[in-house]
Amino acid sequence: MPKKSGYDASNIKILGGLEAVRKRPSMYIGSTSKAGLHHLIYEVVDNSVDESLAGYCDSVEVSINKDNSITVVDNGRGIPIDIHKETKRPAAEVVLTTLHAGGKFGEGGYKVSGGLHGVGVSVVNALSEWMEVTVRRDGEVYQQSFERGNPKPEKRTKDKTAEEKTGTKITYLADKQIFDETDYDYETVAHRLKELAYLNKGLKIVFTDERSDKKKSETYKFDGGINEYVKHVNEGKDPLYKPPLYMVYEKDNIFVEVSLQHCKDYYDENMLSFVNCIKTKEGGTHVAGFKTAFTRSVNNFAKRYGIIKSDNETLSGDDVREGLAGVINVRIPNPQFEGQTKTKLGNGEVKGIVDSIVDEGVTNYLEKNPAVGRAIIEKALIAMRVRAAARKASELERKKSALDTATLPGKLADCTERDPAKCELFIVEGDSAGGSAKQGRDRMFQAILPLKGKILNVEKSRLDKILNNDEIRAMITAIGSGVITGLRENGGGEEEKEEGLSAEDIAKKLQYHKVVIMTDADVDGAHIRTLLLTFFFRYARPIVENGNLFIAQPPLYLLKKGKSQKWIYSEKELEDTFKKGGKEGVSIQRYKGLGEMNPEQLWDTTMNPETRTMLKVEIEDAESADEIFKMLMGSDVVPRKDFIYQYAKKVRWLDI
Ligand code: 0RA
Repeated sequence: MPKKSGYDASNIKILGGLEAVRKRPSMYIGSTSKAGLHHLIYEVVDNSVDESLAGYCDSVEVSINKDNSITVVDNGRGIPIDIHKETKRPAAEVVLTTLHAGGKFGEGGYKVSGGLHGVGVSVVNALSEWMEVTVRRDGEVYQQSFERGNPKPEKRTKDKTAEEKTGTKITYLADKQIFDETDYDYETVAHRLKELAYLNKGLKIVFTDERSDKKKSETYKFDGGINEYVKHVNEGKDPLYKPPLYMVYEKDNIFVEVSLQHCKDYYDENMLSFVNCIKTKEGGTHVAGFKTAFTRSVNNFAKRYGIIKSDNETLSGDDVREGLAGVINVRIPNPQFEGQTKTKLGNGEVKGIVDSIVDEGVTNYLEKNPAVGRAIIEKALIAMRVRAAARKASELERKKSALDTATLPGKLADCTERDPAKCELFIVEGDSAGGSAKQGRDRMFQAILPLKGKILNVEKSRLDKILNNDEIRAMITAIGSGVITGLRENGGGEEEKEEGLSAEDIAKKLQYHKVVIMTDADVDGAHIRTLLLTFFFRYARPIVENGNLFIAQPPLYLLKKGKSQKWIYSEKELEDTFKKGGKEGVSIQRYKGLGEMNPEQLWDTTMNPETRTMLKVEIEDAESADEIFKMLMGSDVVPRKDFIYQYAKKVRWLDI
């Protein structure tokens, strides 16, 4: 029996496979969470950036509107609006309703994302409650709207100004039926748009947020391109030379540009790499080519100028890149993305190309600026000597055998289990908490390392000082020095591994697969936790990236009523508990320090794997994390003050 339904023609007729997109959106945009929502914006903007790369567009405006819809306007050629032969429909309608139709009209060249996202604006259309497009080209203004991908009749108006003033305007509202969340995060979108502006020299991107009463608008336009990006990364630091060392190459549809700048008072390495405007977090052939060539050219210069004499004294890649910030920006026609997160460039041919560009660029630059060359090498030599001295000075290699326990830090209460995969190391603040933890733990698989008060702020110290610090030495020795990145050896000009440790390397070298930071639930505890996180982020990042670092969650309160008791882990839980059960006859005890709990309590609440909650530390975005650590822990006071003023109002101080 035919049933009446809410369907009308517009619901049924979805052209060109867009229903598949609505059925399995994550296949096309990765997820339907916030990341997927932001992805829609990037998808539309990428098309405008493609127009800019093709040389037809120099301005893109992106707005989050009051009703949470998104508008992207560009002054490119405009999506073609002539009648498409096969479908007898306007080309713009075909582009917006057919999967991957965009490419049929475009000619050659590189597409912004080519491969990773780059699914096309039709996907955005399919996942929008509604979309409106306005195209100005060929002396016409073309307008059309869509509902969940279904086109409505188009309107055309003759307009002389649309012969010269061309472009595309797309407005859409992400579909609440599809997305779990429809609230855009200003900072995330702003960061991506700014990044695109750096990577596309001279392109103006205006970002406006109309949602709040206080309208926000920012304009990004960088005539210096990635040189300005590097300057931005190095803001607040003391550069070894100015302007950054820049090189560029374009031939046979391959574009490569690299910008580099060392800083005197900085000891980490901060290289960012992109392929077709996608950040290649996992590196790849372009990064490998860069590293090999850079190490080789610097070493050659050092030998030619007699700064390094003996043949067996060679600066390693880590040495020459200490304190180096840089951006590698590559565009190629058919990028192959590999790796776990598909952010590693696989194209083999790119390695040699980047290698020869960097070799030539750096060699020429150093010839012309020998004083800079000397300064870079001096810095690298110090790095090399510090690394060598540090290796010798501290007996860092620890083998987990009974014989070797002599080299373990005295304060470490090790566990019995020898298989690191089953072992946990609790890094505990203070001796009294350490005492409770030692008594409360399961000594079979839980080791305790008590630290004396606050560890050194590694953000402001250099490696030799860091390694002379007893608390840090104890941590490195206990964890296993092989995972400490600042100490890894890298053979000079030889082929270098272009990425950090693999998961297997880490598994082999790490002595405890769970490293747990356990500090008091007060301000000092939070400070110590931050100092420890800074250390791990700067010097043991592989274990953070590999998911081996955790934060223990000790309770804040113990509630007692008659014979029953309940541990409370957050202010919200306290509120909820009172709301539900009332406060009548309840005694509250605030637990400020781990040391206030007796060993059994500490086991029950915080250490027992059956009942505890732990937070796993993850790095969402290494670049933003780098900026935050620099700001919170570095020597520049002004940005930290600004941060505190901005966020202090929003913070609910847990300490009462
Ligand atoms: C298909 C073909 C051409 C351009 C575009 C699509 C295009 C799409 C978008 C989306 C936002 N802005 C856009 N601008 C252009 C090539 C046009 C030609 O050959 O004239």
